[in-house]
Amino acid sequence: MRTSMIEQQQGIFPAVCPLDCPDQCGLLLHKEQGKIVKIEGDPNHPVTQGAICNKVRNMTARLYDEKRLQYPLKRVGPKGEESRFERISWEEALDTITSRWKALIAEKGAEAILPYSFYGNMGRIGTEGMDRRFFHRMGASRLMYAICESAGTEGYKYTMGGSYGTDPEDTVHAKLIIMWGINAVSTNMHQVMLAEKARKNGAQIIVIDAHKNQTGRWADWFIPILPGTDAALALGLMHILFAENRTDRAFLEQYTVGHEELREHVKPYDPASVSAITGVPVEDIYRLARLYGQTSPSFIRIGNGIQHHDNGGMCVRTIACLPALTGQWLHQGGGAIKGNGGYLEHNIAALQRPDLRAKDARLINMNLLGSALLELDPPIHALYVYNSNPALVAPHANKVQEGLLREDLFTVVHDLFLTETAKYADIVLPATSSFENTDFYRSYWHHYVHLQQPVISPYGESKSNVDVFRLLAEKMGYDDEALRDTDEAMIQQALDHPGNPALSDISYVTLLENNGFMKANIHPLLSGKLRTPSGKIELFSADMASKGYPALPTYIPLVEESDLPFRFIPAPNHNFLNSTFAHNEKHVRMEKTPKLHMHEDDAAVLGLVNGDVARVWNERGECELVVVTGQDVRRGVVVSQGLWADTPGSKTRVNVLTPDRVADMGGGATFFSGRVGVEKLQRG
Ligand SMILES: Nc1nc2c(c(=O)[nH]1)N[C@H]1C(S)=C(S)[C@@H](COP(=O)(O)OP(=O)(O)OC[C@H]3O[C@@H](n4cnc5c(=O)[nH]c(N)nc54)[C@H](O)[C@@H]3O)O[C@H]1N2
Ligand SMILES: Nc1nc2c(c(=O)[nH]1)N[C@H]1C(S)=C(S)[C@@H](COP(=O)(O)OP(=O)(O)OC[C@H]3O[C@@H](n4cnc5c(=O)[nH]c(N)nc54)[C@H](O)[C@@H]3O)O[C@H]1N2
Ligand code: SF4
Ligand SMILES: [Mo]
Repeated sequence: MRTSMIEQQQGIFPAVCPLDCPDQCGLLLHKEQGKIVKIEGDPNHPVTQGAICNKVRNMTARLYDEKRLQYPLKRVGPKGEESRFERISWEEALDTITSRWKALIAEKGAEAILPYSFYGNMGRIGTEGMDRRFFHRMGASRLMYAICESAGTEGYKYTMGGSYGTDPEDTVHAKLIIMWGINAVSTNMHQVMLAEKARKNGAQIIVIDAHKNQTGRWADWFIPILPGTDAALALGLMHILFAENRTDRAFLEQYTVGHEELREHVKPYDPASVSAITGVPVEDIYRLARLYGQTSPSFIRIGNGIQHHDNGGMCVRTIACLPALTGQWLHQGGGAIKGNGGYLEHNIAALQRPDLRAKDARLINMNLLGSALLELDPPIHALYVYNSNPALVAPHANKVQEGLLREDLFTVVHDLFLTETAKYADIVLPATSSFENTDFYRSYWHHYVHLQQPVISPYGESKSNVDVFRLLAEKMGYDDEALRDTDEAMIQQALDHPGNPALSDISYVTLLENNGFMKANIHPLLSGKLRTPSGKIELFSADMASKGYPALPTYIPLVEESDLPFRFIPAPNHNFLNSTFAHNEKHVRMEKTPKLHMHEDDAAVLGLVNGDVARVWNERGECELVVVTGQDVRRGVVVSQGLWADTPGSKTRVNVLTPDRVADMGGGATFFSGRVGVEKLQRG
């Protein structure tokens, strides 16, 4: 049945949302005359429950956007804004690419080629399957995938042993829910739906954020905090929990390492000192600690916002210790989620085939793309970009742009749109949308695995990532069988993973039989050993000490990069997904205009009123944003939302301002740790 969905002109077909969003919704695609005309949430999906976000409800506007790429292109004008391209055939495109690569490899070696990708489409065979096999076989430079959650993931791992947290479906039982550095109304709406259920059963919802956005407004109690100081707040809570004997001693004894050391260690984090660091009043610190100490189950949703900072890894590591203090991991719905990707781990070696690499190659942090293109020796001479739009999403964007402008850099971009990055490409390849492909998906928040089968035929001449890499392999003369595997075979190989019994019932075939999704069979977190060195929750981590970090959770202030007056937080917005949808008029209209939220008193000092255009600048660049004044951010902090495409005459790329320093762990990004100046834009 399902294999013939493409041929059916009419009907309703199951699908999965491909976007980099924790909710990974089950979808129903309504087809008429061979086209998708409506997208809705699957009412039978236990987490989706028929509800999806605004941006994906409007995704048909993107699928059939007249700007969508249909054919391969070659650039005929200068690199960059002018973007003059001509249609070419796939044959010419593939020949051009592979002949350039072959010459480069012969002359400079394969490390001169850098693949750059992320999760524009979360399908695993397309994002970390055939592509990885191909570049391993080639021996290309390796990319360190550190732009998103790597700092926090590493920090959480020191405490909990990996990406293992609460089952989100259980959080309806929680009586206290803390959304910590997450704009969940926009970025994890089904956690909000689950929290709403909990609220009906009497749960209180607290949001701790640097910006009172829609998530803060939805909270029962919003706690504004100074950016980058959350670890201090968590340590202050621990101070009170220990001092007032609100800890679960039996739990600490049985399931943790280092609680005696921690008790001593948090003594200096008294409420007055913590208040001075965080800006949270002393009485609020007491109130929060006592609420947390007396409420079970309590659940903390740890967001990405707190870890896009210089100290992000340690901050997440620190907050992750809190649930252990009151023994929350044994209560259904209690505990925390940073990410749950560990539970659904597939067979990565079988999918990615690192064994195809003859010798190791250099590892390049994607957050340092600008420096990599400008400064690395031996240099990168060719860049292949897919599933990502680094010209817009990577930090220190002007440096990235300078690198992309290099005349001696041969750049290929595979995408659905002529993105900012594609404008610098020598060759542009058109990509299919996820609804045109076969792939499997696994959430990093809920516990379901999904299968997508093609529902519509490829748009124009577009091709999937997997198909393109198969073709490139053929042209490169790589005859390894792994580079010819079918989509189905790759999915089978990935899901066949004796190392993860939670997936034992899940295969390509059983997914087909179950209408495209299945819940993994996951045991309670503490029923076995954790994957920390001790097998327990590590409040004290000898592993961290051996790597030069403090062994106990610690507050480390942000880097003070300059004395510019404002901390700048350029966060995601509601209707885009990173830069996806930033090129689709409908979604741009829904978001209206790129804004800068600032405190009314700061605005008054600068002579700015609502609706003024501000010039926002630092040593890295400048952009122009429309001022919104009020009390949603503290003095000294300014917040923008969304990664906007730069239209002619506008300057809205916030990443020209963000630092490319790497965070304390995981080579992570520090998007939210930069400083800026703000002034009224003087035109003319
Ligand atoms: N609508 C929409 N959904 C998305 C995305 C999108 O672009 N749009 N992106 C997707 C992706 S890839 C990711 S990684 C996630 C990210 O989604 P989230 O996990 O929500 O992370 P962010 O939105 O980056 O930041 C969350 C919040 O952190 C706050 N913040 C910044 N610094 C601090 C701080 O020091 N302390 C505290 N307490 N708060 C701070 C910001 O004000 C923001 O409200 O969302 C995914 N979902
Ligand atoms: N200032 C600031 N910058 C940020 C962030 C922030 O909060 N603030 N967030 C950061 C985070 S958390 C992340 S995850 C990154 C995300 O950065 P990216 O991963 O680059 O995400 P997108 O901007 O959505 O770009 C994805 C691209 O992949 C394309 N694409 C989609 N499907 C396919 C496909 O099947 N094949 C191919 N070849 N292409 C496809 C899309 O059209 C789109 O152009 O951005 C980071 N940048
Ligand atoms: S972006 Fe997130 S909330 Fe929206 S449909 Fe996709 S998975 Fe669901
Ligand atoms: Mo992300």
